[in-house]
Amino acid sequence: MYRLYYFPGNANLAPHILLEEAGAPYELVLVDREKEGQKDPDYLRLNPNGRIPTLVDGDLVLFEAAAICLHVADRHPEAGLAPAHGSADRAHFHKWLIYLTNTIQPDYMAFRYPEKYTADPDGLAAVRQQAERRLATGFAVLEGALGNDPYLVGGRYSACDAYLFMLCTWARRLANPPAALPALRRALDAVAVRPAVERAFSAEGLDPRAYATRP
Ligand SMILES: N[C@@H](CCC(=O)N[C@@H](CS)C(=O)NCC(=O)O)C(=O)O
Repeated sequence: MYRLYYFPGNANLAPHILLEEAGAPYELVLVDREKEGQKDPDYLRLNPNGRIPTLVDGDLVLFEAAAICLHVADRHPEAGLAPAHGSADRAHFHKWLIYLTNTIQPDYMAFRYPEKYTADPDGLAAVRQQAERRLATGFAVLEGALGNDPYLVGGRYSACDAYLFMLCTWARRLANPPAALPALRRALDAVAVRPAVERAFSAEGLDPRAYATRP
């Protein structure tokens, strides 16, 4: 039985979707961010970064959402959440998952929490603006990569699509949200209707189609 430490709508969303896709037995453990639960000493013993999510799988404790996604995909090969190891598709799968977690996600963090990126109160707007520009560039790259295909890798759904979906649910406040781009919108629409996605969002009290509207 896995344990996924989560807070509704946080970086646990992609791992949560994948646990549902895999039909794996798991338990959700709420880390109450409103009470700074992610800085609680008991939680810090699992995740010294004080960030969400964390996955516990027996003796294995994992932080970093993308690492958790890879672990779930590898533990449940029958769910087809990642291409075969050593294949060209697997290489592209790694490329996109790392792009999402290493390029798009930090830019989004700078947009959402500019105070963590400058100590200058007068610099906050500039940090947000630059982050928004970088996000627009990043989403344009993803838009081009998708083309007419709703999935990022090898013409079939994978953990990358769940990760992209999670990031796009955070992007509603952007001036140019990814859902406004046609290929990304097609991709989001394809993922939103997956029963596993509906179940994960419903368990977190969220609407999987929220990306389609402005906050
Ligand atoms: N790179 C980490 C980032 C995790 C992260 O920043 N989580 C946010 C929620 S989406 C968080 O816990 N923020 C609380 C904090 O920084 O105190 C991952 O992907 O797991």
